[in-house]
Amino acid sequence: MNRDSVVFVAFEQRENLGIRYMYAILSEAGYDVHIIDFRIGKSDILKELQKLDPLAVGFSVIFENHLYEFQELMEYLRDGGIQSHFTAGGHFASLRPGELFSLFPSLDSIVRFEGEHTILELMDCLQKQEEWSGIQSISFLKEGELVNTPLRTLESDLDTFPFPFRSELKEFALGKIYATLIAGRGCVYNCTFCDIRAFYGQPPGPVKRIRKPEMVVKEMEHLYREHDCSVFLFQDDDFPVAVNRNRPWIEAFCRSLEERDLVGKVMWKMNCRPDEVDSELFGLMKQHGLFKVYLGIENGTDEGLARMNKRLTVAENIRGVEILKDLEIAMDYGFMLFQPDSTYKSINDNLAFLEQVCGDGYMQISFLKMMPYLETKVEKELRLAGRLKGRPGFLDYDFHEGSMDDLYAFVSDCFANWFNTSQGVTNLAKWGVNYLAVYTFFYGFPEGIQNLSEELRILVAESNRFIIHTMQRLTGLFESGNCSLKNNRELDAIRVAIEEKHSDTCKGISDIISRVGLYELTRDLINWT
Ligand code: B12
Ligand code: SF4
Repeated sequence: MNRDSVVFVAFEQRENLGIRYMYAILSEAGYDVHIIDFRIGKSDILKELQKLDPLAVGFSVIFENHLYEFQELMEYLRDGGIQSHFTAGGHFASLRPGELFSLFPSLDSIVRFEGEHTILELMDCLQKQEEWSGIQSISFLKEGELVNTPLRTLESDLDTFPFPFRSELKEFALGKIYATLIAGRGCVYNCTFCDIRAFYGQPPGPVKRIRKPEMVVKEMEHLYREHDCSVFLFQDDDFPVAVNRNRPWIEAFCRSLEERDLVGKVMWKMNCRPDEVDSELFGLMKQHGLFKVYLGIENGTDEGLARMNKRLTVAENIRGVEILKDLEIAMDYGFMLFQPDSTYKSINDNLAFLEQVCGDGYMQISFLKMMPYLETKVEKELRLAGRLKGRPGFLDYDFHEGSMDDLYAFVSDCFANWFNTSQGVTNLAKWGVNYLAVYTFFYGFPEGIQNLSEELRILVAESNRFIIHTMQRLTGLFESGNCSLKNNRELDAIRVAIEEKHSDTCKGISDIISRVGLYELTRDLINWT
C-alpha cells in the first residue's frame, strides 16, 4: 500500500472545488494526491485504484442524487480487493452520517462539513498508524453504533487555504479558457428549500465567510497568467454584492482588478439575489468584467416568496431583472414553478410573471419542481405532514390536487429535452448568449454580431411565448378535471407541437452559435476590409 497516497473519487462535470481545496492542502503537506472523475465508470476506477493502491480513498457525496451510484461503486471496489481506508464527505455525508453508513457499510469514516483541516488530520493519523477516532468533525461506527465527534469551528479566514489545485482547464467559448472559483462560503439567508444554511449553520462559526478581495483577484491573476484563463465563473451561493453590506468589498475587488491589470482581459459571472442588484454597483462591476448574473428569482408571487422565506418581493425581483437588462448584463435565473403548495392559480400567476420578465427574449424560460433536499425546512414539513415519498436522494411529494401530478408528469416528460439536455433549447440559448458575450467582450460589437444578437433575442422570445401559451393551455385542461393522460388526442397534439417547436428553435440557435464562431474565425478579415 502506498502510505503517502490519497485518491478522491468525485463528480467532476466542472472542477470539484471542495476536492481541489483539499488536494492543495494535502499536497502541501507532502501527500501524493489523485482525483478520479466518478463518471469514468466503476471498472476503470477499480483499475486506477489497483494501480495506485492508496492509503485512503475519499468519496465526494455532494449531490444526493448520486448516492446509489456511490453505493454500488464502493461495494464493487471492496469486492475488487481495494483495502484502503474509505472516507466520504459532502452535503449528504455531513448532514446524514447515520443514513450514509447504512447505505455504505464499507465506509470507515465520514468527514463532516468543511473538509480541509479534518482530512489532513485523518491522513496524518492513518499514515502514522495512530488512533483517529478523536479527530473533530468525524463520524464512524463503533460496535454498530454511530459516533459523531464534536464539530470543529469553521475556518474563519478562507485565505489561509492554498488556492485550489488546478489541472488542465477547459474552453468556455471561442477559444477562451475558463475556471470556477469562490469568493466566499455560506449564506446569511435561510430559504426553506435550500440546504446551504443547514450545511454551514451546524458547525460553530460564522454562517458566511468572505475572502479578501485582493486574494480573490490574486487567484484570478494566477489563473490568467499561468493557465491562460480569461473567463471566471464564481460558484458562491450569494456573491458579496449586497449594497449595504458589501460595497467596500466590491470596490476593493474592482480596484484590485485594475491594479493587477486585468480589466478588459478577464470576464466573470456570479450568482446573487435580485434584491442585491444595484444599478451603480453593477455598472461598476460591468466595467470590470461582469458579463452574466445568475439570479435566485425562484417565484413570481409574494405569497410564494413568503412561503419560501426568500425575504424578497415580486417588485424587488422585477427591479433586479430590469436593472440588469438596462445595464445589458446577461442573465440566468432559478425558478420553481411547482411547489408542495402549488395551486392552479399560483401556477398561472407565476406563468404571467415569467411572461412579464422573459417575454422580450432577454433570457430563456426554464422552471423546476421544488425538490425536498435533506435537512431543509421543506423536507421537514413534508415529512411531518406524511407527504414525503421516495428513497433518500430521490425524495419527492404529491401535490394537493391529483390532477396537478398528471400535469407535472406530462410537462416534465414533454419538456425534458427542452429544459434538461445539453442539446435542448434552454442550454443552447444559454450558450448562444455566452458566445455573443465572449465575442462582444473581447472583440467588440460590430453590426454582424448585433444582428445575430437580435436574431437570438427574437427566437428566444418566440419560444418563451410558446412555452407560456402551451403551459396556460395545459393548466386549463388539467384543472378541468377531465384530462386523462391516456389516449388523449389533444395532449398528443400538444406533445407533437412541443417537439416541432423544440426542433426548429434548436436549429435556429445552433445556426446563430456557429455563425458567431465563424465570425470569430474571420474576425481579422472583417477588421481588414
Ligand atoms: C458548482 C456546483 C454545481 C456544478 C457541479 C460542479 C462539479 N463538481 O462538477 C454544477 C453546475 C454542474 C451543479 C449541478 C447540480 N447541482 Co450543484 N452546486 C454547486 C455549488 C454551487 C458549489 C459547489 C462548491 O464548489 N462548493 C464549495 C466547496 C468548497 O464546498 P463543498 O463542495 O461542499 O466541499 C467541501 C465539503 O463538502 C467537504 N467535502 C466535499 N466532498 C468531500 C469528500 C471528502 C472525501 C471529504 C473528506 C470532504 C468532502 O469538504 C469540502 C471542502 O471544504 C453547490 C453549492 C455549495 N455551496 O456547495 C451546489 C450544490 C452542491 N448543487 C446542488 C444541486 C441540487 C445541483 C443539481 C441537482 C441542480 C439541478 N437541479 O440540476 C445539479 C446536479 C448535478 C448532477 N449532474 O447530478 C445542491 C445539492 C443539494 C443536495 N443536498 O444534493 C447544492 C448544495 C446547491 C443547493 N443549495 O441546493 N452544481
Ligand atoms: S437560496 Fe440563495 S439566498 Fe436562499 S439560503 Fe440558499 S443560497 Fe441563501
